[in-house]
Amino acid sequence: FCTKAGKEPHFRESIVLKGASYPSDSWTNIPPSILQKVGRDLHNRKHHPISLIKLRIKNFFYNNFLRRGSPIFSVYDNLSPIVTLKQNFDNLLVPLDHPSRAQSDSYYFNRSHMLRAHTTAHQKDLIMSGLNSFLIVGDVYRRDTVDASHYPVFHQVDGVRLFTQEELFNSVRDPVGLSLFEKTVGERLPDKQEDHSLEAVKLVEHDLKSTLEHLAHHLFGKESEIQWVDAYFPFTHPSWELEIKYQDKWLEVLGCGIIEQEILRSGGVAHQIGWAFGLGLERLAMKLYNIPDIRLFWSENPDFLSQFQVDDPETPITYKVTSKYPQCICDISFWIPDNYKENDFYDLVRTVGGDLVEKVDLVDKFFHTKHQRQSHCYRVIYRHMEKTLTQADVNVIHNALRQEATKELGVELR
Ligand code: FA5
Ligand code: MG
Repeated sequence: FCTKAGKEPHFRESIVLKGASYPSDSWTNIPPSILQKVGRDLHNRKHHPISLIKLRIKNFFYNNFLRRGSPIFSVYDNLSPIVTLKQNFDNLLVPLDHPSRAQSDSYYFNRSHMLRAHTTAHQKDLIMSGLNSFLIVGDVYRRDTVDASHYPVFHQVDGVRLFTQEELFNSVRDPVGLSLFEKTVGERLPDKQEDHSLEAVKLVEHDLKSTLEHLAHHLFGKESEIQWVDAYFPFTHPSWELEIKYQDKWLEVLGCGIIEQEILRSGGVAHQIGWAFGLGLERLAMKLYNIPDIRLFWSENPDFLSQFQVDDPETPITYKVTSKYPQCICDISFWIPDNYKENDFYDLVRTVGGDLVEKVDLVDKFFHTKHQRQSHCYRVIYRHMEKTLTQADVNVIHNALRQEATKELGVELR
């Protein structure tokens, strides 16, 4: 990234990345710590847990979906994470007032370009290029809370499968009279869109759910407990989430549904119907390999990486924690300004503290009625993954955080 002399990185004139320059404007909010992650491509790095689990998913689709001996799914794992707002939102019918569009939730180069917040950003382009069945794998970026299962950069796999009338009904004994669409457009119901026929939707739903249940059993074994939960996405209806039992709790691992027909219509395939899903690779890998903390995926420590040196991705691996060093806990309290967003603070903690920060919790909120001001107290847990941090080390970082919070966010320390 480039900085104009004497200016804070925050106010840099433009961001230069992958050979292109993105002029800054009032939307720019990508810190250098995030830009440094672009191009790390953990999903394409040999012997990394994220690429191993990607290969297992890819193999599942290659081996189980064949037409005349060839796989029907093609895989795109090299698309640039720099996308337009149109790709990330408009193409997927995300309304203008949807929370994911807020500056506090996504990373923007400027008002036209951003780091993709989901791999679904490429769905419509690939459909328009004529593909029927495909997977998209890539790094995605979100401003979010800080803890063991959330990180501002993670990896997703999206899947899409479209069916023609013949393909969908070819397993039905007597398909005469069955159609993908209603003869007269009806109303949207909880279990179907206005133009779809109920029989088509039920078959697509069955194909989607059984595909993903098989995938979950392929990854975690037949005994693993799973459950379906109703969900909402602007680009599918109906929609569901799949949860997997992990350490006695239900963990959401993917979202999916029947693609909004409006996307297929404007994408040039009005005569087809289809399903789509998007899953998080870190969450699956944490469960599969028993990895306790999402920061470990970014580690260059040989104690971590050496445990994944297998050529066959189906090799069972259970990560062994080599050592766990003690935590240092520091609190910070301040009066917040009017336009304050919690995610701004979480992002700042990652920028200043990097991977030394394990967790940030909002532990106390307090409203001063006389001064009409709101105060927040956060508890920041610091822990190095490879050595013991001293209180003196932590004080340096925590003091820097106090200063930056004042300067960047306009808070008043208490
Ligand atoms: C989506 O991103 C949708 N694009 C998924 C989708 C695609 C739905 C196609 C329908 C059709 P969601 O925000 O729930 O949905 O994220 C999908 C998955 O990514 C989650 O289930 C979870 O496994 C993972 N995930 C989400 N946020 C994080 C995070 N901060 N850190 C790690 N994994 C995350
Ligand atoms: Mg979700």
